[in-house]
Amino acid sequence: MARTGALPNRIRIELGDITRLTVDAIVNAANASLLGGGGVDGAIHRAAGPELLAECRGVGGCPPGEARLTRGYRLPAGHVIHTVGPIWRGGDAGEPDILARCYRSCLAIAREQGFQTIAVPAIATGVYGFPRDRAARIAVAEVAAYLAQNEIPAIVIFVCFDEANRDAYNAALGRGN
Ligand code: AR6
Repeated sequence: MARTGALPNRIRIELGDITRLTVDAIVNAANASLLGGGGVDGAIHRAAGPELLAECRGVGGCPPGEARLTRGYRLPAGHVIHTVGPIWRGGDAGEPDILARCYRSCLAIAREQGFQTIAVPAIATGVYGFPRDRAARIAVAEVAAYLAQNEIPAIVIFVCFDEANRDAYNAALGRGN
């Protein structure tokens, strides 16, 4: 087996609510204020409790494409890696590059922290309007490239809130449904 382990076993797709997962860290698709919002961000803050917002206030925001780490508080996950995706403006405003950087930024934090397993939602594909299939291809390409070069994180779970998203990840991974 290769030093980094077999890639197919290291990338998983799960349907469900990311706030329920017991992993080292879940990724939050936040906005630049890091002060909460709707979608997965709202769900994470609700599940984590007010201590998460208090820690986020001290972080001072996050530019698109970057990521910041907090604790997970009442979540089963130990930590939250907050990243800020691009707002879709038609695709010619650097959105794909920003989205790719989101994944690299989250993976770099996971590696620094020694997180074995992280769970990641479909960043920017909800309120921010990034086309789902294209976003899934970027997510898979960035994660596969990172895992091929790094032993940590060992496992990345793409968490899909609906079946359309799961189909997009399966297609991007070349897996049948
Ligand atoms: N678990 C997993 N995935 C979820 C969950 C959940 N509990 N809830 C939603 N999703 P979005 P964005 C999926 O809108 O597009 C917020 O207001 C959802 O179906 O949460 O990056 C922030 O504060 C979609 O596939 O994030 C920002 O202002 C994916 O998560 C803005 O929205 C991302 O959708 C960020 O927009």
